Amino acid sequence: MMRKTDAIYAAPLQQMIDFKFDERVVAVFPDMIQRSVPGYGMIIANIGILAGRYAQTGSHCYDLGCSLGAAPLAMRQRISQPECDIIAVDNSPAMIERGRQLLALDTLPTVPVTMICADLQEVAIDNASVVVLNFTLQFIPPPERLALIRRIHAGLRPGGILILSEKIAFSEPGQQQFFEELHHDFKRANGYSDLEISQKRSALERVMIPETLAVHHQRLAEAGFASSELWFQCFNFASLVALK
Ligand code: GEK
Repeated sequence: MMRKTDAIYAAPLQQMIDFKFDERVVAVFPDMIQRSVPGYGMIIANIGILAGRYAQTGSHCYDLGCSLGAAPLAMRQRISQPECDIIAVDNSPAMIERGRQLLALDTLPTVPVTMICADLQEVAIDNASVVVLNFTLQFIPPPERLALIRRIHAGLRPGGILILSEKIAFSEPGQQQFFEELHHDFKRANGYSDLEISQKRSALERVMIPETLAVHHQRLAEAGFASSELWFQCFNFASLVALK
């Protein structure tokens, strides 16, 4: 299948509008995320590996903020425990519509996947063994994040995991600048112009709010997780796994 190139911020914009996951973004999303998030492909593949190890017989696995369903597709290839299913949630109708089409093309259906168009804050989480928040918590207003993580913890079985991937911030300004510059170099190397990088940055400013790794570890502990480990980091992008 041809991958459509992201050129949404290529031309100068008169007025900056906050970033939205609409039809325009959906059409270029696989290209956009691969060229913008260092390690995205590796993270997706390893979400499959983690799910394969931690899924429990007769439990639900959740992907909250699933976009086109890349993580559920990786998870369903790796889960061999019987009677599991995957519930994938996104509140963008355009994402879910396209995600369902891609899911139907998955020729080796193993674990059933249900894609739901809903606010992840309103979806019940119960009898869960694996919950994924892959670059989604960063779009939830910070004051609401602890309640969400607590609810996920409450819905997980003992021995279950939360996989949490985020763009991260640094408390030390020199470190912040170091990683930000490397991330911009990564985007430039992937063909984005300086104008695209700066316009996208402005569009995301008010809707995507990164936090430090220390804040994430602290919140996971406060929500009741027994441990949280950093299993991946490239520049200012990281993924943690928290164990109940
Ligand atoms: C991937 N996980 O490809 N409820 C449901 N969905 C939401 C909400 C919400 N309240 N807020 C944002 N979203 C994916 C990538 S993208 C990350 C995740 C990025 C959804 C939003 O519609 C979008 O699809 C997704 O979260 C964030 O592994 O583009 O930087």
